Amino acid sequence: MEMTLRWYGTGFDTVTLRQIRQIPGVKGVITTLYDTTPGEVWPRERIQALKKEVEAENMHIAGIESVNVCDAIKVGSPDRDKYIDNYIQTLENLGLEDIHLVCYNFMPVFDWTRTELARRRHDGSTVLAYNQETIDSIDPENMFASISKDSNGAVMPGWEPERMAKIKELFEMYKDIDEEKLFANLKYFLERIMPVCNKYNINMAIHPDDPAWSVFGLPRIIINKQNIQRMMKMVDDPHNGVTFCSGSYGTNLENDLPDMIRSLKGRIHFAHVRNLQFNCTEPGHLDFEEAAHLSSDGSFDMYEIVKALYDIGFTGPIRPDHGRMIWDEVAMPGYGLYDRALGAAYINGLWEAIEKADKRGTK
Ligand code: DNO
Repeated sequence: MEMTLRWYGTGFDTVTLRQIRQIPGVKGVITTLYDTTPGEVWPRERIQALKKEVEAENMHIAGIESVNVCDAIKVGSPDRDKYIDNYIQTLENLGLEDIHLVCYNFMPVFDWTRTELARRRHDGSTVLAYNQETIDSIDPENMFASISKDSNGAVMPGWEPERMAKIKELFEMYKDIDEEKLFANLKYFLERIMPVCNKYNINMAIHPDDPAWSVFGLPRIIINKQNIQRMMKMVDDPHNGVTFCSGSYGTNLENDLPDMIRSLKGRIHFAHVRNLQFNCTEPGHLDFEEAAHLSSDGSFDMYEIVKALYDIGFTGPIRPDHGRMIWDEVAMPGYGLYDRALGAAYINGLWEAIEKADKRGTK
C-alpha cells in the first residue's frame, strides 16, 4: 500500500501540502480540481498545473478523488453521451499526465449523508454523525440547510450550494430511476469509458454509497458484497474496480468488512480506512458517529480490516478517512489535519506490525 492524504487544493483546503508532506510516510496526495462542475472537461493545462504544485512540495498525485459523474449520466438522459464524451476526454487528459487512479461515485442527488457535522464526543472532539430518526423526520429538501451551519465555512464535496439550490429539480430527475435503471446506466457508462481506461491504464474506483442503503427513497446500489460483485461482472475488466471505504460499507452492520475485502482481491484500487461508533443498532433508530481510527475508540476491528488488505496483497493508495475535529482546529468537517495525521500514523503502525509478523512467520 501507499499511504496518502486527501487534499482539496489551494484555496479550498485549510491544510497545506507542506503539512501533509510532514506526516510520516506520506508522499502521495489524493486531489481534484474542486472548482470544476460535473460534466465538464478537465483541461490538460490545469491538470499539469496541479501536478506541478504538488511536485514542488516533493510529493506526487497518487489519484483523483473525484471526477464526479453528472446527473445526466446517472439518470441516463438523452444527452448523456455528450457528457460521457467529456468524461472520456478528462480521463484521456489525466492519462496523458500519468495519473492512473480515479475515484467516483454513482449516488443519486446526495453524495454522503449525515445528520450532524459536529456532534460532541466523550473526549470533547466533534465528529460527523447519523441518526435514522432525524432522517425520517426531515424533508430532504431542507437537509442541506439543516447541516450546513456546521460546515466551518467549507464547501463540502457533493453538497455544493449551486447543486443544493436545484434540489427539487434533482429529485424530479430521479423520480423514475430505480435500482435496476441505475445499474443499467452505470453499465452503459462503464462500457463506454473502459477503452480509454485500458489505453492509459486508469483504474476506476467506485466509492460506496454512504450510508449503504437507500435514503429519502432514492435508489443506492453500491452498498454490499453482492451488488459490487454484480457491478464488476457486468463490465468485467480489471480497470473497473472499487474504493474500499470501511466507514461507508461499515454503516451497514450486515457487511462483514474483512470478508468483503478478501472477496474483492485484485479489484480494490483505493482504500479509505476509518472507524465508526454505533450507539444504537435497532432498525429505525440506528445511530452512529465517526470515531478516532483506533479500534478501541469505535465499533470496528481496524487490525482485521488492515490485515485483510495486507493479505490480498493490496498495493494501491490508502488514506485515513474522516478525522475528528480536535485541538481547536477549524477545517472542513472530517478533513482537518490533526486527526487524519493520527489516523495515517496508526494505519502505518498496523501495517508495519502485520508485515513484520508475516515475514517472521508469526502472523
Ligand atoms: C466524503 C467522501 C465522498 C467521496 C465521494 C467519491 O467524505 O468520502 O465525498 O469522496 O463519494 O466520489
